[in-house]
Formats: sequence, structure tokens, C-alpha cells
Amino acid sequence: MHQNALTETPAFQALTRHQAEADRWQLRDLFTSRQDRFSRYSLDAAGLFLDYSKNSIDDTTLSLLMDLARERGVEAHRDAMFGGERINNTENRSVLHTALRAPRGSRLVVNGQDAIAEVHAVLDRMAAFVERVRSGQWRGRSGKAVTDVVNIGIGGSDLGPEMVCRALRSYSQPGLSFHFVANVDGHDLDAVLSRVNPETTLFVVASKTFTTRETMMNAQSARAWFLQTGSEADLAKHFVAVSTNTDAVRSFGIDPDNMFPFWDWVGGRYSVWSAIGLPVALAVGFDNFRQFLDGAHAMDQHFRTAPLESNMPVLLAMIGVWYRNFFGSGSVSIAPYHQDLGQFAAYLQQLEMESNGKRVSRSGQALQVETCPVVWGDVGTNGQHAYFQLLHQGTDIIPVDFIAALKPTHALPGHHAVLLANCFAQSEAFMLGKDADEVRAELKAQKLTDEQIATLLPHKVFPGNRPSNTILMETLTPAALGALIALYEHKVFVQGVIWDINSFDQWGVELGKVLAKNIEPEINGAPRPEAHDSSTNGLIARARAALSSSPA
Ligand code: G6Q
Repeated sequence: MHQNALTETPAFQALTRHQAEADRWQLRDLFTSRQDRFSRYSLDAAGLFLDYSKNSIDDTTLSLLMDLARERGVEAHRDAMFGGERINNTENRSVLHTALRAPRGSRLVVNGQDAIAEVHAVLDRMAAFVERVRSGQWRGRSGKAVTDVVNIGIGGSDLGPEMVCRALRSYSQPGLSFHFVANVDGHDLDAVLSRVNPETTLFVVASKTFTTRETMMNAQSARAWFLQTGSEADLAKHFVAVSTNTDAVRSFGIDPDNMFPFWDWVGGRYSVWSAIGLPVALAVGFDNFRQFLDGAHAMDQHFRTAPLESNMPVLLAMIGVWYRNFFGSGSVSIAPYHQDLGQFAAYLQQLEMESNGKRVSRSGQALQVETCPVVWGDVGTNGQHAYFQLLHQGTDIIPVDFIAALKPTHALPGHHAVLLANCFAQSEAFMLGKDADEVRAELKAQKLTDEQIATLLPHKVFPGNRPSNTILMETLTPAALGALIALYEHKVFVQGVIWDINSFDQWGVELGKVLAKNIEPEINGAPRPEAHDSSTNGLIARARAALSSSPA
């Protein structure tokens, strides 16, 4: 679907005019002038609650943003994705991660096959395997049960399962440890191998293509390590694969019976719902994995059916567009006030930046507007003691998404109220700030002299007017986490539609997979034409000299 330039649409132009007014608003005044802001600008969906009242928006802003969403065809694009149309136009693929969490019995024909029936056939195989491993029926080469699972994968074949395993830590089976090796840096694999026993370790080699250099090298090294004490015949008890590439799995030496397939219509960063989620299912059990899928499906249903005005992913997306394209905000911070969501920001970094970090439209035209902002963050409260300084008093205005669970999954008294108090206090402080009069009164009460007050005052003023969303869930359950991830997936989708981006390819990532291939033999001593620039030539020469003299 070809789109007109975003800036030429009537809604974009109306929003540009409206922004001139909104730019003068103070969030604290918006709250004083409308007592119902919280109830008006918040909603529940799929077990999540979103408070978006602490944003520089009013009814007009929202109505114009929804006009923009309609003008860009968000509803039609959404239906095309769910319907299996090949919306990933540069790879000529459907985009059907939503089919991975559809309930048994629904139907969707893709490439002549019922995709949902295929999904459930694999889920059934996963369920049986998970049960055997967790119950101890699956035995290693010396007859012992599995104690350690090592996932070898990178990017989309690593970040999802690792983030989710950590997030659902309190649902994990005791006695089963999970390790994730992604980096081709041997220190990564070495650190894990030094902690596990080959007799009780199960390796999951996770790669959609089964050609990714990092993963293949780590898998080969893990295999060689295993064969130091085990035999080729024992490999089947210790290595399983998750992939779309049966031939490559077979030639690696993994029995296709020990392979869990998925499909080209599952993008890497959208694949945790597929067999790529096998470590999650092993950790939390298949029923909990199903709950995780059901939570995402509930968000899918909401996204599909709710009017745009009360559609959580659409609201989150359009508020993001408001700051990105009309206020020029170049970054967004994610602040989960939940230790178990420690990798959620890193996960979203890939989801958002790999999907929408693009500079041309679906039809290849250079875009005239800014697209994906930089996404970053870490758990609260730790961030408060570090980079929150910049969020409060720096020169950039960085919108923040606060994420919290109302109830903990631990039993330690007192902690959770302190955690939530911090979370709510931060969003309040970002919104309110502290003006010169308030600072002066505070310093006077501390009996400072007028001269001392004059010196300190500018440093202690907080401009406020800094926007945030707050997303709450009851507890961090598998279903709530599923809904949360799906919320962001659909947010990314909507923003991609607004910007006219193909959110489902990743040519920048593919480039990285090719470039290093030329340099690797040169570092290893191959005859060198000095074919690069002087910097790259110089760096290669240093590495070559160091490696040729090192004992390893
Ligand atoms: C995700 C990207 C990328 C990919 C990795 C691993 O959307 O395409 O992060 O997941 O490069 O690829 P393989 O699974 O094919 O090894």
C-alpha cells in the first residue's frame, strides 16, 4: 500500500498547528484544570492498566492523533497483518506471530496450509518434550536427569527466551538452571561451560536460519566440549534444535526428531511465542507457557477489536508519535519497577529499533520525518540513583514508560510499598517539577541566607512538564507478561504504519552478518591485500600480530 508523505496529510498538518499551542502547556496546569484527567486518560485491557494522563495531551490532541491513525490506514493494515497478507514486502512474507498464540481450533490458511493447526502440532510436541525433561524421564548419557539447559542463539533467538525466563523466575522449576549464550566472544560460552556438567546438560541450539555465524560457532564449540567426554551416539540426548532449516540441522548432526520447527512468517524478534520459547516452557512448564501465549492473544483480540480511541497499543503508539514527530524527542526510556523485568528494556530495544529503525518507506522513498527513537532503560529503582538525573534536569525531554506490578511474587515484608512509592513519586516529580518559589520557600525554611539561596536556587529548580505513561499489572504472571510484550509489539506495528515503514525486515542486521566474513581470514593470517581504509588495516594488523603471538 503506497502512502502519501506523512507531513502532507490533513491530520499531520492540524497536529503541527495544535503543537504550537501544546508546547506552552504545563502538565501541572492540565491536572489542575481537569480533575478527571486520571479517569479520562486511562484504560484497562487484557489484564493491563495504562495511565496516560501525565502526557501533554488533551481531547483535541487525542482526536487529531486518531484522525492521523485513520488517515494512515491503521485498521486496514492491522487486518492485513492478522489475515496473513504478505506485509513484509521486502522479504515477500506474511507476518503472523499472532497466529502463534491463537487458540486451538481457529483457522488461518497461509501458503496453502492451516498455520494454526501447524502451530498446535509443534506446541503439542513441545509440551511432550517439556514434560519428559521436567519430570526427569529424559535422561542424559549416564542416565541422569537434566539439571542445566543452555540456549545457544543470538538476537531474536536469544533476547526473548532469556528475558522471559528471567521475568518468570518465580514460576521456574527448582533444580533446573538456565543459561543463555549469544556472543561469539568465547568468554560467553566459556563462562557457562565452566559451570555445567556435560552429563546433565541439555543444549538448545536456536537459530531460525541455522547459518548465523555466532550461533553455529558456539554450537560447534559446545559439541566439541561435549565430545571430550561423551560419544557421537550420545549427542541426541544432549542437543536439540529450534529452526526453520531442517537440512542445516541434520548436517550439524542433530536428529530432526529432536528439532522443533517454526516458519518464515515468524520474525526473529517476534519469535518467543514459537518453539524459540522452548527454554521458557522448560523453565515454567507448559501450562504456564500456554498462559503466556493466552495473555498475548488477549491483547491481540483487544488490538483487533477495540475502537482506536480506547485501543491500548494504538494510544501508546500515537502518544509516541506525538513526541517523536511534533516535539522532536529522540529517545524513550523504559523503567520497569520490577527486578525480574531486568532485561525488558534490552528486549524492547531490539523490538522497536530493529523494527522501525528505518529511513525509507515501504516503497523505498526517503522518509521526510523522524522514525524510531532510541529506546533504552533499566530497572527502577536503580536508574533513579544513576541516569534519572538527566531525565529530571537534563536539556532533553525524554518520555518514560513506567511499568510495575501491584503485588509482588515474593514474601518479603515492606519492600513492595517502597518500590511502588518510588515508581509513582518519580512520575509525579517528572510531571510537577519544582519551581523557583517552591525551592526558595524550602531553602528559607532551612534557614539559609539570601546569598546562599541565590547561589543554590537554579540548581535545585526542576522544570517538570516531563511526560510519562504508567503501565500496571496485578502481578507479573505469565499471562500479564504475554499481554505486555504483545502491547509493545502492536505499538511498534502502529508506529510503523504511521511512518510507512516495513517493520518486519532488518537489512542493517543482515549487513553485519556479511561484513565480518571478509576480515576474519585476514585476522587469522590469510594473505592480505591491505584492501581497507588505513584505520581498518591498522586494527587488523594489530589483532593479527597479537593473535599470532598468543598461545591460544
Ligand atoms: C531478529 C533479527 C535477528 C535474528 C538473529 C538470529 O528479528 O532478524 O536478531 O534473530 O540474527 O538469527 P537466527 O535465528 O537465524 O540465528
